[in-house]
Amino acid sequence: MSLTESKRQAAYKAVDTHLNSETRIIGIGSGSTIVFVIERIVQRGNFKKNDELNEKNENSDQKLEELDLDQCVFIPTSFQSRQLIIHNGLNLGEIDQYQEIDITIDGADEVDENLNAIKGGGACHLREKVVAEISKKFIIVADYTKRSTVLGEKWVKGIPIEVIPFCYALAYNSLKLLGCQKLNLRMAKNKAGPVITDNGNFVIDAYFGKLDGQQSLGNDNFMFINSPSEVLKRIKLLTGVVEVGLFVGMAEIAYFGEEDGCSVGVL
Ligand code: DER
Repeated sequence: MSLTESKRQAAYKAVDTHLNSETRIIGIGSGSTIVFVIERIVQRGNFKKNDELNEKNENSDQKLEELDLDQCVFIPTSFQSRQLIIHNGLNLGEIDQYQEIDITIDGADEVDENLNAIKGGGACHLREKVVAEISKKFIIVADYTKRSTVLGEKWVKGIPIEVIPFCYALAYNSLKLLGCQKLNLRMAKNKAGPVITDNGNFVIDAYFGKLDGQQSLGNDNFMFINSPSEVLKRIKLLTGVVEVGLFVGMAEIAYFGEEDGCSVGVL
């Protein structure tokens, strides 16, 4: 099965399982998998008019309700997800309008067996984490290549870290001292210089190996536990760091489109 179909399967499963006629405020993540989340939401909004979808569903045991999209508000996590919401004619909301969001669906770059995730491959993790944090439910959707036992197993590009441009060098050198194995200021492809996030910041990708909870010795000669929570804490304390692409203990459930073309793994 293509990777694209695997993303679509995961996205459809999450929308069909968690969105219903009561859902009102929905956080929309960023990346390529979220495109299929929006695709399914729009289909479900036209449920009654969409005979084919209706008919197909009649053969399944899961009764899908039509989503009353006029009553729903969609909160973006990036310029990209904002454009997806607008271009699909969905109601756009702003994060500061709501204390709480009913549910947020988002992608990830890697997910471990404890539902911890590396996010930020698309350099959107600051707004993604803000939206996830005020969500009653945070759901991950991903293709089968994102599922790992421990973080750092498959995603070896490094943990995305948003930093203030003015002091990126300080943050860079502090990360080196922490003992990361690879360190890279993320450079743009079609522009000279670094990637600039939606918030006007830089991204440093720092690889700390597998976050398997073993003891590690930093270059500052401090021992630390190389676990997602400990590494997140150490990075977050560094001057110049705005946000870290480690989502620890935030996701309620994750859906992975499998290689076989139809099944979806659930964690
Ligand atoms: O940047 C992010 O965290 C995005 O959610 C992204 O990494 C998700 O990846 P995808 O393009 O495979 O959905």
